[in-house]
Amino acid sequence: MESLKTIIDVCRAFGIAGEPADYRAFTSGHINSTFLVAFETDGQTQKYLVQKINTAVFRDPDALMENIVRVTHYLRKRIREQGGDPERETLHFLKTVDGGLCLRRGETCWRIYRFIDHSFTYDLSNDAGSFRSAGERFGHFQRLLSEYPIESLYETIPDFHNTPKRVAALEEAAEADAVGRAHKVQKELSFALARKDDAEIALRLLKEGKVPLRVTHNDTKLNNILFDEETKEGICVIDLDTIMPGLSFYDFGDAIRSGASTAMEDERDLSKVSVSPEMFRAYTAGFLSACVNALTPDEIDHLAFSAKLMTYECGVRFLTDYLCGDTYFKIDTPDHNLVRARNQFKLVSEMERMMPELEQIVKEEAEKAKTNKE
Ligand code: ADP
Ligand code: GN1
Ligand code: MG
Repeated sequence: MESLKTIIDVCRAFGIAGEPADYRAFTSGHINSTFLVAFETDGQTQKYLVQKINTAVFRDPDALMENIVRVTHYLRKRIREQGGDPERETLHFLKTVDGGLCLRRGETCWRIYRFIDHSFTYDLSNDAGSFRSAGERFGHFQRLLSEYPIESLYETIPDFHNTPKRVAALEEAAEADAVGRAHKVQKELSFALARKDDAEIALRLLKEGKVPLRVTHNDTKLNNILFDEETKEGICVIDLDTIMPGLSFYDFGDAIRSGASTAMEDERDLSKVSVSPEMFRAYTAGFLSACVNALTPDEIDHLAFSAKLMTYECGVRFLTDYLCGDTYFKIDTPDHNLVRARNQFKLVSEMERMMPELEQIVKEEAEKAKTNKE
């Protein structure tokens, strides 16, 4: 872990003065390294979120930061127009004293944003009210960006949600068997390959013109939204690294994958892993209340399926990383990626079993949301 001295040094390069008063690391994200640092000046405390960008994942941090700075600037303006509080409802990045959007130190690259205080994230929750408000927030986020110039967005990770390519990468990793683990995962591999046809569905709908390309967040997992400590409502969508052209399925599906599961993403006891119909309904209701009229009938009809698709894709990615020797996601134990893959595939099985029920919930909530809008 980075030393406090390194972090303070980074803060100074962003023009932050004062005496360091508090420091801690956030461990929930799988990609970047994130720290909270507080500084005191004249008895006043100011908190900052310092982040080391994972440059193995994000190859062009300057383009990445351009994206985020432009999008947050645009969001601030829209939030202000709608009478919201841009300081709490979107991220605010600091510039370095030289006017840079991030700080290069050798191979590493740092950025700092204002810490949104009196907020928290969930890694797992069964609070349906909060989850409903997260759905509203993400639906609102999609609507706020509906007229953002899509062509101006740099693709921070090409083919990020191209599920067929993710499956092809899994097959290649199994074939190459770089670290000799393929023999341990034959069951998981069969599970993944048996569902290859499903992987094609979302992109086929796009090709057929049945669903549109939108500006999407692409990483809507539960701990990528901040909740207000007091009201427990979703306030700010964070982790904007993967804002790119995408499908509404990606944002709806990933939120369900992470937030409607009855267990953590790395729960080993698979008997605990299922989908909560209450949480599924809560998010669906919130999301659709914010954006039902903007969605096409094919988008609505495939929302429940998209939850399965994103869960499947995530399992495929964890399994691929396990086969490649854990080069992408942060891990705590040598089998962490395998545990995560098994967990996601169990969730896929549960979603398959419950699909008629989940589809019915989407139908009911879409009707309700449409009626309320009339
Ligand atoms: P990663 O890309 O590694 O997932 P995130 O950008 O999601 O990193 O940040 C990791 C965690 O840090 C979040 O889950 C959240 O708890 C916290 N966090 C991030 N940004 C802020 C912020 N501006 N204010 C308060 N907490 C934040
Ligand atoms: C990563 O960065 P984080 O932890 O919010 C990953 C997502 C995965 C998720 C699985 C850029 O999200 O795509 O769905 O882990 N982000 C990136 O937990 O790859
Ligand atoms: Mg995150």
